[in-house]
Amino acid sequence: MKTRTFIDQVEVEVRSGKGGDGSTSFRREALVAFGGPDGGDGGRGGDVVLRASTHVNSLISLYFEPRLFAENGVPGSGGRCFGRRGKDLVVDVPCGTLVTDVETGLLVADITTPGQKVIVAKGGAGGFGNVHFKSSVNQAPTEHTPGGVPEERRLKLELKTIADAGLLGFPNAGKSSLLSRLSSATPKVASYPFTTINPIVGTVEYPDFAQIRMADVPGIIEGASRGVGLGLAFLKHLERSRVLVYVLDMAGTDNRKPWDDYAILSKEIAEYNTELPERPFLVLANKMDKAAARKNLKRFVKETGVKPFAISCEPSLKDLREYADLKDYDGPVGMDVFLEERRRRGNPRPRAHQHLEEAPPPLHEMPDTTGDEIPAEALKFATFLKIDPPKKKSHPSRGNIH
Ligand SMILES: Nc1nc2c(ncn2[C@@H]2O[C@H](COP(=O)(O)OP(=O)(O)OP(=O)(O)O)[C@@H](O)[C@H]2O)c(=O)[nH]1
Ligand SMILES: [Mg+2]
Repeated sequence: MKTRTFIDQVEVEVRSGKGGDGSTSFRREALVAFGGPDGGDGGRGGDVVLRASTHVNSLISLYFEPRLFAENGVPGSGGRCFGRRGKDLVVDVPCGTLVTDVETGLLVADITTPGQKVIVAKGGAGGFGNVHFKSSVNQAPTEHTPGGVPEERRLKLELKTIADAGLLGFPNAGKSSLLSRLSSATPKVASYPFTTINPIVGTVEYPDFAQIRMADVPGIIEGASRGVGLGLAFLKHLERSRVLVYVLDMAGTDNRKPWDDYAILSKEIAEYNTELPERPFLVLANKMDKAAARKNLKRFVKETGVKPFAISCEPSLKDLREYADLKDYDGPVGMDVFLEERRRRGNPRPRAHQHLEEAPPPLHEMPDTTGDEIPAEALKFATFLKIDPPKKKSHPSRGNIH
């Protein structure tokens, strides 16, 4: 029995609809002379369309139903009746789905933006009925054309999550804790390894509503590139992250050595994809609330030359620098500092503003809204009020007399 709940790769069979045949028919009616040919055209076959949707996050439905067949067009009939066109089959897939042709190995589409539609199998054209073949020398044509043949192919669909930040770390480093602390996502957090077995994406919102998408993937361990642990298959979900975020357990729970962890993680991702080490990255030293972490942090800086962001996912902590005695640490400290740096590396902006032609200005440059009346300039960006997007200036109509 199929019991999986998350699928990021499937093979599907797609087939568009066949075009309906044209018809051969003659008008035969009492008391009507010269009836003539009246066979209508067949309808077009339906297309198979893949549509990017933010409401699905896995290819699971296609795993259970891998045959995507669109409806055939209906044949034409007498009385110049046209056949109905076949219905398109529209299938929702998650944003970030790569589609390749199994036979040729060629990329068919990269479905990334919500609402994007890609026709992966075009319906056959409808055939012509015999009305089209009437001419001065052939007034009773018996020919019609058959409907167009459907397109049929096998496709591989692969989900590669698109995120602004991808969390990378050993099991139990605190990746899921970090995501649940920063976003409203609720990944499972527990003190045993491989708690997370599917990638999870959460949206982190800044006070000015700017957003970044953060992806939490299962932990990787030494030898993962050879398939140890959960392997590296899910690392494809980090391949399209703009910034990689290393999450290290600086407290060295279970006798781990954070500097070794860092070296192993770097080696494993380089073995998976040689481009990944070139990607911008940030390093987080997590669990700084624990006493062992302070000692390890000093050694980590000495061994690697990297000054990580010292953070803790403990929600009760107010001032980490004070609590963890990090006064003499000259590296960055705190979740806010990390988020600000993450923001500096990219250009997060509210998704709601995507329909605007220009990006909203940074908060401190926004028009002043403290007075009685909100200036029109500021209202333009208040998309939550459902104000129509700014219209382009229309040209005066040519027929007007001035
Ligand atoms: N003291 C302390 N414990 C933490 C901190 N962050 C996470 N933990 C604990 O560490 C354990 C592992 O946390 P997870 O968030 O599940 O770790 P993970 O990296 O997602 O682990 P996998 O999903 O197995 O890869 C849990 O028991 C957390 O409560 C922290 O900042 N301080
Ligand atoms: Mg986890």
